[in-house]
Amino acid sequence: MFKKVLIANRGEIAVRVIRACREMGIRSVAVYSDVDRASLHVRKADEAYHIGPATARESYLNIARILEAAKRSGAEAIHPGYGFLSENAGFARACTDAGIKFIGPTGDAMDRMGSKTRARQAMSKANVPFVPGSLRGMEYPDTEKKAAEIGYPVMLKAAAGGGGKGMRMVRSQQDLKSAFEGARSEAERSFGDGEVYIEKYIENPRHVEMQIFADEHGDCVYLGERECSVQRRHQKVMEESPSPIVDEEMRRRMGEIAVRVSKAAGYTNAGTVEFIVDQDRNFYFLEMNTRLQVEHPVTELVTGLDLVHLQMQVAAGERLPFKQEDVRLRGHAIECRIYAEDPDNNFFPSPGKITLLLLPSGPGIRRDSGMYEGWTVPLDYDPLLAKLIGYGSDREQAISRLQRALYEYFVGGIKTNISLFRRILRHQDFRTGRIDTGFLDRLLADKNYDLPLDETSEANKARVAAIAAGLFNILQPVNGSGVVSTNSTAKTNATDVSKWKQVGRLEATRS
Ligand code: MV4
Repeated sequence: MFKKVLIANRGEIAVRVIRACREMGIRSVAVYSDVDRASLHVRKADEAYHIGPATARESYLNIARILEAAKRSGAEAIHPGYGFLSENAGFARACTDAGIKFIGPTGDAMDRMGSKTRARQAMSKANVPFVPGSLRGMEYPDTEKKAAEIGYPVMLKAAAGGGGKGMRMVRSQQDLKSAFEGARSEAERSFGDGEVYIEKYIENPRHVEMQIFADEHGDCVYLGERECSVQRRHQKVMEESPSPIVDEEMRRRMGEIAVRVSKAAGYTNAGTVEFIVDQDRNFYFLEMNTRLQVEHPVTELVTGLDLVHLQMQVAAGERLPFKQEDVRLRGHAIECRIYAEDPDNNFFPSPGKITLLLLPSGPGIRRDSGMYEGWTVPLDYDPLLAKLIGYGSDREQAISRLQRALYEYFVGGIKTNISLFRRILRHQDFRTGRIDTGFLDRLLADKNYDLPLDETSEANKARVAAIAAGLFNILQPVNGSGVVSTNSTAKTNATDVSKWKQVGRLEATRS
């Protein structure tokens, strides 16, 4: 096993990997930019190296500086986390060329999955179901014919795309030409590659992905699915495992297909195969993510596996320590992504100093976090602060534990989206598992879309204030007025106690 590993990342995922290193007796090396000198990952690692200014391009994306830190520290391997250089084939190769093990797939495997059209050709060969449409990039005149053949509505997508960039939905032929040109120029601008292909449009889809793990000896297993349909602008907000719509039979089919995808790509280490699921529960391959994902903890909680430990073992050349038939899913886990953003102001980023931090814990709660009280959230990076995960023997218990923990959570000094999760979790459609990729937009668009008991709506703020005033009147002992504590055994000064409570209540209403 490696003796020393460098983590080419920051925030909660760097802390997550450092924890695995500590448990495995591996020394951990952090890297940091100017604005991350005091960040949690720097404090928790065994060593830390400064790699440049705040701008990611000059620090966390700076291959030369990261390799230099690896060499200086004597690290034998690099864990890239997610984002930044994690899916950069050039970086994976540069590590290999420098004699440092990249903890992830090879650069070649990343390239095979990087182009959507190339991936579709490979999937066609491997007998993997994908969304009906073209296997190759299209020129405009052929696109008209192809669209008529597959039937409207259709979707135009950038071959180099992801995250919805260069994507256009088209309802009829009269809109096709301008949509095609729009998709092409957006793809050209965003990726320097204007290749566009066409697919049948799937209405109200769900996003379900399968975790796979492949070792370097040809074995690959699937570790269950994650439902990621609660999202906003192609940014996932909540994920859970298992998916409310996947049963054992569907899981086996999807898992076996995901293993076929992995084998077709010559894939090694942790990977995720994304599927789009239609209203009749047909599923189609969408793309493969060649990294450990943000939402990996929900899979860890239902499988009992530690995916980062496994990544280290597989990267060190060990065989997967179990077989497919040993994998058992138990219980249910749901993750909330806690962002430094204001849900009442169009999710505007909210960097700044964390002045007070009250942390949830207790039964069935896991918290992966990169923040601490007194730390200043920089505005230079993705605003993900932490992940709060609730788990239990079934979905209902996971929800009630998570909801309880969300009410325990308090982050002072900055705005977070914690209150949004409290709303989502009490929504009837969420509770019954009726979530598609439009769920969150519908909840946000319609003030009356969820149950009326909502402390964020204006009407209820007034109601809550009225109730608070009433309670205040009853509970507040007034000197000499005859109103006294109802607790006759109380030895403490009732006025003092209520002052503490007042402060506490004030804090609690400032979510
Ligand atoms: C689609 C689709 C409907 N039909 N493709 C969005 C991001 C990209 N990875 C694929 N996406 C979609 N592709 C066809 N043929 C709907 C989406 C989509 C979506 C997919 C997964 C998760 C969230 C989504 C939100 C909106 C649209």
